[in-house]
Amino acid sequence: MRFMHGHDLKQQLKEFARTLGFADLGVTDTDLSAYEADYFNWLGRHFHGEMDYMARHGLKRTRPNLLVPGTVRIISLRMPYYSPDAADPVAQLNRPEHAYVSRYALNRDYHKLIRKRLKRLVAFIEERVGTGFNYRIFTDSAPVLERPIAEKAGLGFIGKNSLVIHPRAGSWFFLAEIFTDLELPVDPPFEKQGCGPCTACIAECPTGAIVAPGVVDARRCISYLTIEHPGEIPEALRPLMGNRIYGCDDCQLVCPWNRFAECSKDESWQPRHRLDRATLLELWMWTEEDFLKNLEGSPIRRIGYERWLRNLAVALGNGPWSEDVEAALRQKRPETSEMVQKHIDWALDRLRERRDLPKMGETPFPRQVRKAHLPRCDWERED
Ligand code: B12
Ligand code: SF4
Repeated sequence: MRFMHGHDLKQQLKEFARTLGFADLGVTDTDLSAYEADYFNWLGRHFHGEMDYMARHGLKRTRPNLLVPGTVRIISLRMPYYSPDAADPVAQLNRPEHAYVSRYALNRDYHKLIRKRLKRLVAFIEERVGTGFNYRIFTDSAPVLERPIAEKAGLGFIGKNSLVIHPRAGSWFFLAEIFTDLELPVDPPFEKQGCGPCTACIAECPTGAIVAPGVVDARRCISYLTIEHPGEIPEALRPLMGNRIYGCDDCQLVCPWNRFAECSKDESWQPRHRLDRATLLELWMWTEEDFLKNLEGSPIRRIGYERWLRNLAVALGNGPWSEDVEAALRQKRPETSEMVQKHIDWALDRLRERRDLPKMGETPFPRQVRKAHLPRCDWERED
């Protein structure tokens, strides 16, 4: 380090990162060998489904030096996104005629926003040590094993739901990294696995996607089915998805550590277009133009209008029958793709069953969230 002691730089960086909305920062080396076998076992069991990009990069994900030659340190950061201004997620989940959008997607696309802020962090380093170092910045954008890196950098432990959790900050945060050849001092890894005997996420996952502690079969995960999965959603899983139309948060909602989660007042995460409280019908009525306009800059836009309609059709099929819902499904059907039409037909069949058998209508909705641990947001923490 040319002009500064590494510890001082790291401390200053931490403080500056906070002003940019990052709650914490840790530094680790590039040795991820302890995680390599688990990663390839996961791929070997085809848990990645159709996310071909997960299998495409050989050893680059587990060996950061193959991705960015010369890297000796990885700066790992976390940025909280749970907005205290959003409507109660559990109430929304438990209302079958309403739509549930995962908390991270209620507003801006975090990829762009975080990249911009990472660039400011790099500029901050350059001001202090000059431009003679190499770096690459990442957030969910490349073959990077973000959770193991965060655990090694001391930002939290990998929980049974496979997410990084910090006992004083929960799991409602994004992860991001700066790979660099600057030899910053490393932080101790987070070694304690803090779940103890708790298995709430495994028990409460609506589709049984957490097949072993820390291991998610993406093919069953509602997040994958609504966001990543390109085609028809397997019929057996549709009834279990309830009203979740984009992503899923159940394994975070039921995690006791999330009582202590950090919240964010950053307006980038404040809900817009009523995405935290909309009804399914209201969103179903959006035209493709509305979809593109209303979701400008939102991560949801990436799934495109076809998957959006597919997801809404499934959720409408899981909700209560009403003349309006049936008419709306029928009205849009002719202008949709064959794939969406199959989901509309499935939904209409289910709704009709419910209409004709009123007894079934009383208990149509799948599993409700039984015991959630919502962030208090006013919790005082010491650093
Ligand atoms: C692919 C992917 C998905 C897939 C697969 C999920 C999965 N669990 O792997 C799908 C689409 C399902 C998904 C869903 C979600 N995702 Co995602 N996803 C990713 C992505 C791109 C890669 C993850 C990966 O490498 N998976 C492969 C597995 C094998 O790797 P891993 O889970 O990291 O595995 C390590 C550990 O689990 C451990 N391990 C293995 N076995 C065992 C056993 C035990 C006992 C233990 C403790 C550990 C352990 O070793 C593994 C490494 O070898 C990352 C970004 C990135 N580049 O890392 C975001 C990321 C993991 N996702 C994220 C988020 C927010 C979500 C959702 C909450 C979004 C939502 N609301 O819908 C859900 C949560 C679902 C869940 N419980 O995982 C965040 C997580 C932040 C955090 N606090 O941890 C990330 C880091 C994106 C980001 N930059 O912020 N996601
Ligand atoms: S995000 Fe939902 S479906 Fe996926 S593992 Fe968590 S609880 Fe299960």
